[in-house]
Amino acid sequence: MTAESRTQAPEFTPKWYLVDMFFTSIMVSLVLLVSPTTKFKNCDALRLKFKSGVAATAKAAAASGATLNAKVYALNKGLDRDKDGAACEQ
Ligand SMILES: [Ca+2]
Repeated sequence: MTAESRTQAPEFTPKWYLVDMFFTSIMVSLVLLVSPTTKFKNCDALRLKFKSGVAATAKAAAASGATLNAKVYALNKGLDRDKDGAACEQ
């Protein structure tokens, strides 16, 4: 390869990098928007999907018997009345 052919090769310029970043962020936003919401209005609703409740950490899951799911717990933190890291545990 000569120096000349190298300069003619398409380059990944900073401008294209920004365009790529832009579309990547749009795609990520769309995926987050269409992914099913896992925020429940109360424990009855949450328990339809997570029978024993949801826990934020493995430790809280072991202590409460709730299903470990940090994402669902974070969205439903308000349902954890005793703030022990597990929501709607029984
Ligand atoms: Ca709790």
